[in-house]
Amino acid sequence: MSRYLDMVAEPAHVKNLTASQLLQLADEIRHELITVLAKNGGHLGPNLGVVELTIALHRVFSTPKDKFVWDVSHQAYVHKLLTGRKDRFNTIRTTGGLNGFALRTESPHDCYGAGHAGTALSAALGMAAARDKRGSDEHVVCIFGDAALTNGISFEALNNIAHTTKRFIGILNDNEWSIAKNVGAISNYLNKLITNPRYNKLARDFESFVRRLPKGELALKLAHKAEGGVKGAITDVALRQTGSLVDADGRGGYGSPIIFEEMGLRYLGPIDGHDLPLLISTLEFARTCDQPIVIHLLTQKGKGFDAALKSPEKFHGTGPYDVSTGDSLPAKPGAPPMYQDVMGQTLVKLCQKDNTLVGITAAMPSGTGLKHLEKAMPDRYFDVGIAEEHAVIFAAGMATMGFHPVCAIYSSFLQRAYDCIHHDICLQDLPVTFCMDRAGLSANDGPTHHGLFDIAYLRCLPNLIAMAPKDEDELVDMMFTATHQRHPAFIRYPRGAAEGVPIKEEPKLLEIGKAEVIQNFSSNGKKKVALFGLGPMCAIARKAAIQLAAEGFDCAVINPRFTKPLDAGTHEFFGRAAEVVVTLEDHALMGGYGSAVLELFSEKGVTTPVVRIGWPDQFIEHASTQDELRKKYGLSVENTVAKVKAQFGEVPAQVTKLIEVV
Ligand SMILES: Cc1ncc(C[n+]2csc(CCOP(=O)(O)OP(=O)(O)O)c2C)c(N)n1
Repeated sequence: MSRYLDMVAEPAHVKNLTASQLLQLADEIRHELITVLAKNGGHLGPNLGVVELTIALHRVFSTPKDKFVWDVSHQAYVHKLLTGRKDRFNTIRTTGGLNGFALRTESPHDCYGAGHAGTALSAALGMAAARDKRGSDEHVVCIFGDAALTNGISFEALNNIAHTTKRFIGILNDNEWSIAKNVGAISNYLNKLITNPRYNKLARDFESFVRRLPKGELALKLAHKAEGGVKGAITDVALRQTGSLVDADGRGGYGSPIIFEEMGLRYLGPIDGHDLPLLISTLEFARTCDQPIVIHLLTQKGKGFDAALKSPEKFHGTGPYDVSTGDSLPAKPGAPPMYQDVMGQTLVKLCQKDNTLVGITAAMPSGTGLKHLEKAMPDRYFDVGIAEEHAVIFAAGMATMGFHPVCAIYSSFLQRAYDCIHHDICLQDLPVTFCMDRAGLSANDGPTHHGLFDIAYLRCLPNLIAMAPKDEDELVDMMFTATHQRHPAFIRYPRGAAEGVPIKEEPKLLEIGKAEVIQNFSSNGKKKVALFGLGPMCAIARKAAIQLAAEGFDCAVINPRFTKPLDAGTHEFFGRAAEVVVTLEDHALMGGYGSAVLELFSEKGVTTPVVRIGWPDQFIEHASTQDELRKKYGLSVENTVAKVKAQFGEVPAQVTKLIEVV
């Protein structure tokens, strides 16, 4: 049976469908999302929640002339389906396929790329300002979630909108969830807007606007359908003083109770975000507004798929699952643990022995593994919202009062808090431990999420200690060691499964700045190669050493452990003893660990050639697996062996191409 979805080759076609056909289209989109993501994984829940919204947006506005700016843009799959990419939708998040986020290079309908939260309001305001300046008339629509409002940048933009433009359409997509349940005062506040009947009146000019539209009466009835001011109705702005000055949730009650109104934005809502006719009418109205407007939508994360409705956190971003049950494939018996779980469980154990330790996450309890601490010791656990800068400075504050915070933040999200690491943590030399998950590739997410720059951005800051474990047992040792320091300490480790080695009963304190020699030269008279494999690349160094030994080389393998302070003695010793040194890192080559080794060799006058294996100076695309990308860019055993041989003038034909790629 042919689908309406197949008839939508471009967004203009959405405008040709009747109201009932649009509803059918919504069902077809849901089916497509559920079946494709069952294979590819991805952000199912957020996208199921914006099906009607996205259809309504394309019904009312016209991209690429009009601009849709999606916060994080993990919820832009429906937009992709309606903007000429449905035929490739089954490739999403796979090698060579569609990216899981909005990407300017992927489509002219993606006017702004993202992957990190909180950027949409600022970007959209910039576009609106540019439009006003150049005198054009396109609409700029910014779609942001309730959790985006836990992020500082969102407020920096809100503060600026009314001063900057008269034409700005913000859509607050409120589903009460971040990845986990949304937290904090803003979330309480939005809940109050939703549930307090005091705010539930229909704006008079909106009402008269809707009445004039074809089927306007019907839309109005739908708007009024929720009784007693509960979810599903449209509210007005009630400019009145609340009874007491401070409400039960601790929020002050001055002036307008609608925070957006206080910031000079018109507020419409809350509106049922799954009511397509009502959404279309509301957006038609927003188009005509000559004042910035925020429309507050209520949506359900996972709408239309029971398993996702029941488990919003799991289905925020899921791996493959069974369509009939929603169950994920069971882990293979004996499979290694995930790094994030090792980190979370270790922190619980450390907290049980040390009362000064606390754990901090910026809205990522599952992704970082801090959920283990939340469950075991909730009084030692802080979720500060999507607020990495705040998380870091909050940790600094606690550290000044005798606590030792452990901040668990992905490597790429921590980039946002760079100034705080410099100004608040390192400059004051405060004892805070940073556990940087996803250091390395986040393969199917792509360049917004790869954590390939932290060694470079941290290495230049005084006072800090930076480490990378070769396996999960060493991660435990490093957490133990870091939490015993009186200085900032950073531990980087990759996404996903660990190496599968046993974890010792009791962790051991590592000597700061001391590398581990895994295999020394055997001094058998053969050509000497020293392989330094940082973190997960240690396994590749070991395998390369085995292969090189079989081909007539004498190899040493060293686990550097620390990128700061670098073990100068061990590096210099092997640097002088070897004929070729190889550094391997799951990090950008520029400014990374290999660069640190070159700096050291330059200082010490070590002239041995250094082959550096790592990520080249370009943004790395997404792919189905990490291995594919590592192979493509030469972070592999084969390429390591080939590069060593090339140093000795032996270039086997079959690997020549790989060397060129790198
Ligand atoms: C700077 C940053 N920190 C954390 C994340 C991880 N993250 C991705 S989506 C998300 C929650 C977004 O919630 P919301 O904005 O309400 O949108 P929803 O998924 O509920 O539609 C988080 C925390 C991120 N993308 N960027």
